[in-house]
Amino acid sequence: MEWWKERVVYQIYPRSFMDSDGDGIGDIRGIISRLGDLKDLGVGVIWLSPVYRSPDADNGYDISDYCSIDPKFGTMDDMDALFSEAAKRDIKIIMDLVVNHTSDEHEWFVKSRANDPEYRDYYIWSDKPNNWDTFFMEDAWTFDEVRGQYYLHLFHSKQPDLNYKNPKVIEEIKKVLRFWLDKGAAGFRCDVINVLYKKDLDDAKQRLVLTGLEKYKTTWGCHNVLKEFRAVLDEYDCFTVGETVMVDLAEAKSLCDAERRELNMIFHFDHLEVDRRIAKYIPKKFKARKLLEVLDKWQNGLEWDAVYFENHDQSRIVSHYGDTSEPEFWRRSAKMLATLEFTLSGTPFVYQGQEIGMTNFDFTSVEQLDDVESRNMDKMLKKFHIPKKLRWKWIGAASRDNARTPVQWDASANAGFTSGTPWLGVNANHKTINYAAQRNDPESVLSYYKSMIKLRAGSDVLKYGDFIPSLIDDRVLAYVKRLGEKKIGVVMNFSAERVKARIDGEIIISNTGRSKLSGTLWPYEAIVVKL
Ligand code: TEU
Repeated sequence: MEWWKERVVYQIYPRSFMDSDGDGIGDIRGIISRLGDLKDLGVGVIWLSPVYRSPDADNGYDISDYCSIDPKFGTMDDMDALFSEAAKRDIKIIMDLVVNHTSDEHEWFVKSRANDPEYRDYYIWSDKPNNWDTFFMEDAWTFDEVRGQYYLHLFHSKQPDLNYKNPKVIEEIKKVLRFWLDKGAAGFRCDVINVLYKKDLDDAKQRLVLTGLEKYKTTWGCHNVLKEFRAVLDEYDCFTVGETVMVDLAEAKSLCDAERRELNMIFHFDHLEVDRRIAKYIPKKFKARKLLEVLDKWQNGLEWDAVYFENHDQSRIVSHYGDTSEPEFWRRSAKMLATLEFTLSGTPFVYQGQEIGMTNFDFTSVEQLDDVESRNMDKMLKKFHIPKKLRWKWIGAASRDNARTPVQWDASANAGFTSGTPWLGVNANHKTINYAAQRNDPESVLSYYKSMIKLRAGSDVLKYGDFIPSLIDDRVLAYVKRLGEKKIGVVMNFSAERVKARIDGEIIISNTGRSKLSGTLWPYEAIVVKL
C-alpha cells in the first residue's frame, strides 16, 4: 500500500502555530519545538501552509519567491532543520504549492509589467477587462499603470494569475517542484489547482458570485498542465492533494482517478456545506441525513478520498457541526466528530487545534477580523442591505479567521503561543481549552484523537472499507464499513437530545465510555461496534 494512504496528515498554519522569538508570529523554530506533540498524536505527515517570502496580502498565499523562506518564519537553515528533525521522528512534510497566482511583488510580475520580452506573457494581460469577478467578490481585473493594461486576478489584486498558455510558466513551476522535492519534501498540497488554465477571456454568463467560473474550472488545458507536473512528480516518492474548487464528482474523478493520477487525491467541499448556501456564508438547517448523502456520494464515488473537516479557510468543526453551548456537549461532540473523521476511508487531515477541540473565535465585530474574504463579504452583504447584526452573525460563523487564531498550548497569557503580542487575537477560552490541560487527561479530546488515530492505524476496514449508509434520520448518522467479511458499524447522534436507536455488535470505542449497548443514544454520542 502507498504510505500516504496509511498516514495521518496534520496541517500547520505557521503564523498561528507556535512563536519561538516573541514577535507574535508563529515560525519554523516554533514548529520544531512541538514535533514531539505531533509524534505523540500519531501524525505521519505535516502539510505546511506557505512559509515562502510574501507581502501577506492573503496571509502567505501571495508568494513573491517560491524558493526562499520569509524572514518572519525564519531562514532556509531553519527549514532544513525542520525537514531533518521531522525525518528523525518519521514525519514527512508536504509543501503548499500556490501556483495559480504569484504576488504582484514576484520578480516575474515586476518584469512582466515592465514589458520585459522574456516575461511579457507570464501573466494574463488585456486592454479591455471582461465581466469576471474574484473569489473575494471584487472585479477580477486591475489596471496596471506601468504597463498600461489590465491584468487578471481570481483572488486579491495583489495575486495576479499566471498564464498557463505560456510553456515557460510551466517550466518555471516544474523547477519549483524539483527545488522542494530535492530538499526532501514528500509532496504538495496544490492550491486552487483546478482553475489554473483559462480557456478564453470572453465575457461569461452573469452569476451572483464567481462570474467567469465556467471559463476556467477543470478545463482540458488544466488537465494537460497537471500531466506535465505529474511527469516530474513521478521521479520522486511523493503524493499530491489538490484543492479543487466547485468540483462535481465527475470532474473530481477526472483529476484523481488511479489511471490518470493527475493528482493523488483532492479536497472537495460538499460535506462542509450541507448547512450553508452560496459562498458558504448564508446558513441553512443542518440535517444528518443530508450529510450522510454527501458522504455516501464522495466515499463511494472516488477511488481514494482526502478526509478533512477543518483547514485554514473553514470554521472550527466543533462550532460548526458540534455543540459548544456547554462543556460536556463541547467535549462529546468534538469526540463524535473525531469518530466520524477516522472511520471514513481515505487519508485523514487534521488541522492544528482540531485535536484539542478548539472553537470558533470570540471576536465581537468585523473590525477585529484580519481576513480579506470576510471583510469583502461584509461589504457585499451591506450592498444587499443586510442589517449589521445579521451580517455579523453570518460572518462570525463562517469567517476564515475562526481557524486562524493562535493554537492554545496552555492557560497562560497568550495561550503559550507567544511571549509577545499575537498577530491575531487569542480565544479567551484558552484558559480551559488547551494542550497542557489535555495532554495527560485520559478523558480529553486530545486523548480521544490519539485513540481514534491508533484504531484507524490498525484497521484496514476503517482505512479501506466500503462505506454503506444505514439508519436514515435527521439527527443520527450511521453507516457500516465493510472489507471482505469484516464489518464495523458507526452510529452518531448529531443532536442535544436522547435518541432511540437499535444497535447490535460489540463495542470497540465510544465517546461516552459506555461498556454496554442500550436502545438509546446520549446527546452527541458516538459508538463504533464490531458487527
Ligand atoms: O483557497 C481557495 C478558495 O477558493 C477560497 O477562496 C475558499 O473557497 C474560501 O476561502 C472558502 O471560504 C485557497 C487557500 O486555501 C486560501 O487561503 C487562499 O486565500 C486562496 O486559495 C488563494 O490562494
